[in-house]
Amino acid sequence: MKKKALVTGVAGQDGSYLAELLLEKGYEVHGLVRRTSNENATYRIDHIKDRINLIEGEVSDSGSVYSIVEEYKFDEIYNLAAQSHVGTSFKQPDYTMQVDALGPLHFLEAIRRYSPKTRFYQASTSELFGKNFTEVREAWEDMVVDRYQDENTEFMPQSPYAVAKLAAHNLVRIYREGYGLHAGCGILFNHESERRGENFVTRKITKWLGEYKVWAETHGVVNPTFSEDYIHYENESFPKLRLGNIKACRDWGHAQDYVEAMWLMTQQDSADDYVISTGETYSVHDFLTEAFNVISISDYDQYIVIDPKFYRPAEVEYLKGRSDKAKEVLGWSPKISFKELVKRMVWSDINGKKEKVHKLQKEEL
Ligand code: NDP
Ligand code: GDR
Repeated sequence: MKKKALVTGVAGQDGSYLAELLLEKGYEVHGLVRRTSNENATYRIDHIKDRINLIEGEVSDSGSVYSIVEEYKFDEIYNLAAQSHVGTSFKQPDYTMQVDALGPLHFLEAIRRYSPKTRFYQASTSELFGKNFTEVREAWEDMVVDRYQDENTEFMPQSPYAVAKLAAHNLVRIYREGYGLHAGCGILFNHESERRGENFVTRKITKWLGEYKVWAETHGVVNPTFSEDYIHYENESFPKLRLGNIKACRDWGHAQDYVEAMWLMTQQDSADDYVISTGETYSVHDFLTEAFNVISISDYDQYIVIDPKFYRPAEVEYLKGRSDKAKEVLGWSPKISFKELVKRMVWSDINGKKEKVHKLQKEEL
């Protein structure tokens, strides 16, 4: 019989890749989506929509979650739904707590009451580490030679988002140990893709590059379409990109590799928490350099403006994961390199812009 899985946040970046993976593996896939007045809200899963059962639901509403879990008694639930933007969590802390902390609690409680055999995956995050890292010192000179985060590094959250995710992380542990549920957390470091939301820094950069490249190639005939919030006009022929703290360092992987880890974790005989990362760290500045290089611009400085508006009240400056446990137990390691990730994102935004322009031109004919 086919295994039955529910993916919450199925219309998001990770949800769309995970749904594809589960379909490939022969699952009966159900996806939780919330009600919206926006017809484009499920654009990431349009190509597989007829193979998924979409269920309308809201994770912060316990009644909605209880009745779905009771009715379907899934084999596996992957809880990816979240207010996932760290910056936004400072502006909407209350809402972020409701979705990111209470949402997972509703699932754990529903599973405990109505479907205790259901396996549960919770999307934890490297943001839990916040300011903390583990240091490697050279014994004879007592010099720090490396800094990383793994399952033994202490958590020190730096945002309402991370606090909510830490509450969920601890709740999963308590339900696993206290009630024997098969529930585990993937402590995933940043992962991006061609499907990344446009207000995360990597996609914001590659989207700008897509618009710029097509504008330049058409000698300014095709105008860019940007959120006014992100750009800066000051007598320039093309708007500059506004960014915040470009010194921050992240361990960036590709989402397609990371959803594989979610699935592998859920297949283990006993549930546990795992760090999932590439083990490499780059600054936003490095990302900019690499991305601009893809279209042969060696100096990005003249194309960006630093705007304090995009600084956060508290920042996570340095993330670099160690996934030795995932490698050993799950046999998981990432396949897509940083360079490849950046290249794919930039070309996807260039080609995406070109397709949009062609479509508009056809419609005008
Ligand atoms: P996205 O923001 O792309 O997707 C989140 C999804 O959750 C969206 O489809 C959104 O719906 C849905 N959602 C939000 N609020 C609710 C709600 N109240 N009820 C039901 N659905 C809701 O995030 P990602 O795919 O990047 O991330 C997936 C998960 O992994 C998140 O929990 C995130 O916090 C976590 N994570 C992500 C990392 C990353 O680098 N991408 C790293 C570590 C953890 P809608 O489409 O309607 O907005
Ligand atoms: P992050 O991702 O906060 O790590 O959370 P984001 O891309 O938002 O920020 C990464 C770093 O870039 C700096 N930055 C900017 N960020 C944004 N969004 N916009 C800007 O203009 C900008 N300029 C500089 C940020 O300050 C930060 O240091 C992501 C999300 O997917 C979370 O859900 C997930 O849990 C973590 O990754 C791991």
